[in-house]
Amino acid sequence: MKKIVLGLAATAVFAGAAVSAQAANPHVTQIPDGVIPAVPSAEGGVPCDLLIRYDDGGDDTPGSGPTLGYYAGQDHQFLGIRSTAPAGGSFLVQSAGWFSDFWILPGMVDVTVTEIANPANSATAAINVTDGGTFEVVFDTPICVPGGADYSVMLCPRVGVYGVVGQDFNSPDARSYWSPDPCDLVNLSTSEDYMIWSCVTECGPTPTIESTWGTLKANYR
Ligand SMILES: [Ca+2]
Repeated sequence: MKKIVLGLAATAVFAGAAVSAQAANPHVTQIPDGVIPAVPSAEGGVPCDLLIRYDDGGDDTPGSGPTLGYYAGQDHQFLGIRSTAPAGGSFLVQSAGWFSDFWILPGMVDVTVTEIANPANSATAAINVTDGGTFEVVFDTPICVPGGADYSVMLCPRVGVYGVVGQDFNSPDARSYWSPDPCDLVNLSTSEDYMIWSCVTECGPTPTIESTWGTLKANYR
């Protein structure tokens, strides 16, 4: 297994050089030999009153995907989406998730949601990722955003952590972004939707169950 990872890292160095010459496309990673891609799961295990996602739930590229995380030395790429809360009222971003068909280097991924017009309104939850699959987090202190407001959902692997995110090429919504740095909405992808999502519920008086959300995390294949 270690040999596979090292061989892939060498490949990534050359791919990274090609990308920097073009600077117009996200870095992409191919699945290591012998690894079987994960299949997206239909049902989540975290609170989800209203699912907001722009992909169709299927990965159109099993075995390759836009790189997420640290793929060669200090070369890294982060992925995220721009989501819009429903109109009217205000909405709590209660959970967020994504699908990876395969993962290269295990470790912690920070998932950050931020109201774009008010960046101080932000929340982060971390999850340990060791393999491909569907991953979801809930937030200890979830943010409340105005109805109709845009907020980002960013996946920010910590140093040395590396995988991919699923891609959907049907009817792209121009909401998926990649960034060499920082972990923010930088470069818009117009050809695909990344398989990244979030769930919202109406903001209201603090419910008693909210105190238990911080400990709830889930990952499943
Ligand atoms: Ca893929």
